[in-house]
Amino acid sequence: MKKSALQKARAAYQPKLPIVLTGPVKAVEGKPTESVADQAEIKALFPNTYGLPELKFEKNANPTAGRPINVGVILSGGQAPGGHNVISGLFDGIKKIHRDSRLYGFLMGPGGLVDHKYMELTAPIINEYRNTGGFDIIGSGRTKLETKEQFDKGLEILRELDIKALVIIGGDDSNTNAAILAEYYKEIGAGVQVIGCPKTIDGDLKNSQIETSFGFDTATKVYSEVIGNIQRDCNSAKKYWHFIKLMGRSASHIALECALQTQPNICIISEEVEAKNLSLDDVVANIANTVAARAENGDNFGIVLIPEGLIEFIPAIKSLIRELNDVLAEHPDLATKSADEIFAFIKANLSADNAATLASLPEKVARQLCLDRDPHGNVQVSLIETEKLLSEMVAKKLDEMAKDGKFNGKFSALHHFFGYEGRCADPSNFDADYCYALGFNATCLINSGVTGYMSSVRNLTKPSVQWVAGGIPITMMMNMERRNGAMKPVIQKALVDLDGAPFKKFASQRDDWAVNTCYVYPGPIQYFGPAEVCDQPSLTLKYEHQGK
Ligand code: FBP
Repeated sequence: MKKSALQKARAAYQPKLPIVLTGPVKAVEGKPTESVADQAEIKALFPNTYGLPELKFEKNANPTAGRPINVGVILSGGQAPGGHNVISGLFDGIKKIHRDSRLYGFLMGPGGLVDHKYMELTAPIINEYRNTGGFDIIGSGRTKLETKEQFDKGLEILRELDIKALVIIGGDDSNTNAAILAEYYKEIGAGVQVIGCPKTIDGDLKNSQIETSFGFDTATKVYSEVIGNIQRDCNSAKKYWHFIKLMGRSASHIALECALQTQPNICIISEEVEAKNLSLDDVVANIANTVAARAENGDNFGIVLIPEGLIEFIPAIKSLIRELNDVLAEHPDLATKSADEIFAFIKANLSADNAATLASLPEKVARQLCLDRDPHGNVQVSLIETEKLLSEMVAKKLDEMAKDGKFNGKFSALHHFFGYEGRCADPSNFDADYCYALGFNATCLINSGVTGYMSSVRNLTKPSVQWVAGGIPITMMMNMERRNGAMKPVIQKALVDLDGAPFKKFASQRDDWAVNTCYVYPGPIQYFGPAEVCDQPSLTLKYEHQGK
């Protein structure tokens, strides 16, 4: 395979491990844990893996000789920079336990386990992928692992390959399924440990134990580079308003981080829209007022950042989606009908308020809300063109304002969506180190004999050698939520905390950014050079840690 000069140089990068993981470790147990909410229900659903203690690794002065172990690995869900380094860390970790250990990758996501599609990951393969972006080493997929039949089918191949531990690299839904799988294998005495790793560019798999999910750092740096470039173009030509939608299915962490890095004129935070009970018209009016205020200064240009999940956080639309989910769950037979039939059925079966909200949306958006779902039942927000929806509505609003003498400028909009551009970027030094440590640490959890844990590496704003390694019981992160019409145990998603330091920092400066032009141009990720240029964590992490 032909390689670029950067690829060749980057292949030689040696990720920095936390100092504690550079030698033999022992797991030190903390106190037994409780789930974050709904303790009685979660305990009843996870009798074998509930209440386990947090684990922290410390140096072990008296290590025992390791035995060969076969481990399986799955990449689940959306790509995130650094997945290959989790797998390299895992590979190096099991080889350190014993050189005859083997690593098997299940192909194209959890479906590979069920369908028995796998490959052995050997040193030459792993070496091709060190420090590279993408999930192409084994591929990824969104098959939901949830039924006993799937678990049993998976166990057949795990037994055949003598795999004693399975590492699932995924977001909140995939790690929820990892916990359910761990519980089931423990209950039936399958002898297979299940360990999760926190992945998602969305940054919403985090809590008091997991400081960040991997991939967020690199993806937001890539988007911020491009936003900065657009800002400079915008400030040079001074004639366009750029409406930029940013990935992040639900939470607005990506938009917030990019705003902190680039200081755009407007950044919408979905969680704030919900908290203030804003309507779509309110959001539009706020943007139009800023456009008008800038026009008064002669600035007929600007930047609007829009989180991908916005539409789901507008209270009226949220209520509509909830009812849509229930209608779809109550009528599984709809799956066999045509799109037009489903749409007509839904429209006829909604409550009056929600039907009115559906009718107020452009037909294309209304259809997307009703019809396009991923295997977890999520609305596929990345398909909804909110950036165009908003700019069209802003243009209309400005026409009205112009008639009332409240806008006397020009408004010409361009649209962008940044998501897939950042998901497979070569991991930043932060993600390269973090991911390698997560994978290596997962082998320490396996070696400790535990199951139902998530690999945890903390203290992330310090140099990587000072990071703290351990394991967090996944049940600790769970609560009960309504999914597809029924209450289910799931890992609680971390939304933007409006009382948290990153949002407060943004809120304290945004009025200035709105009217004045205060753009920052972060430039591309740097892999080589001084630590202050190459090794900085995200601003979200930095402010969260400062706030502690
Ligand atoms: P994960 O939660 O699986 O990490 O995926 C996140 C994400 O990148 C979202 O930001 C986006 O909405 C979604 O995946 C897109 O999904 P797909 O890759 O299936 O188009």
